[in-house]
Amino acid sequence: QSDDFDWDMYLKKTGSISAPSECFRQSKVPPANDFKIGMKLEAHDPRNITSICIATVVGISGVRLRLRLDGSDNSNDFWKLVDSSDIQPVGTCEKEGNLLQPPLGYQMSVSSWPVFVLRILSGSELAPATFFKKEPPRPPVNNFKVGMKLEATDRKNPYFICPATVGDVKRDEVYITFDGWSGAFDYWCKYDSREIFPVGWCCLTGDVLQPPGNKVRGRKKQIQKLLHIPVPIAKNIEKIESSPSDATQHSMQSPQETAVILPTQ
Ligand code: MLY
Repeated sequence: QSDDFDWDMYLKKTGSISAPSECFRQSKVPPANDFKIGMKLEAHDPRNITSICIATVVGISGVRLRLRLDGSDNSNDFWKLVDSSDIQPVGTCEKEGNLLQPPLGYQMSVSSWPVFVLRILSGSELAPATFFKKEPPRPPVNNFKVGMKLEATDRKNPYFICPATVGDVKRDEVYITFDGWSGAFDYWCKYDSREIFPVGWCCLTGDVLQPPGNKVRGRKKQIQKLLHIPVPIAKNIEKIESSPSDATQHSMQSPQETAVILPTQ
């Protein structure tokens, strides 16, 4: 919870600095989130971005919306900021002379789509145009530097926003590393990605900031190193085993053969 995590203390403790807010494509004053659960809108299908589909707000967190495409299943929900250019009021597509598309994985026959759209839109609450905010401008250059701290969306678990560090910078890309996690969640993104936020973002928006993980980089190596010291193990075994040949066998046991169960990610 953001209440439990103190950025000021953490920055001091780690001797690090936060990435300045000018580095991010986020508005300095986060927009209001007026959306309500159940409201309909138009959204780009994240799995087929050229299609614009009907989506329903199924969750709200900070200035983000959890969206589900109508006609799709509930296992492909995605998150969008209220000032994302990927969402728009119902009717925008038609106004611009485009057709609403069925989502990837539409479970019924395509010929049923127009009737389906009419049915889902009639009687449902459409999100008013004023709820959609203008996407902030892209910062002119990539100003991120290695070591800067930020808040970043976990792409594998996109409802999580977590403390992170810039691990590398290349041209217009930034390598996001998650503090306290072994690296399995790290990713490259464009410097103007909407998935990364300045330190303090969750506190401002009321979103939940996950605390850093408790897995230290290289912990697996440390454990392996420990296992390379068979002496105390052998001594203990000698104490309890009556047969000295057994003890010798144990002390000879190679560390590679010892199963170590590390916490899963
Ligand atoms: N594997 C964990 C979630 C880990 C989340 C890591 N993020 C926060 C960097 C799980 O599925 O519970």
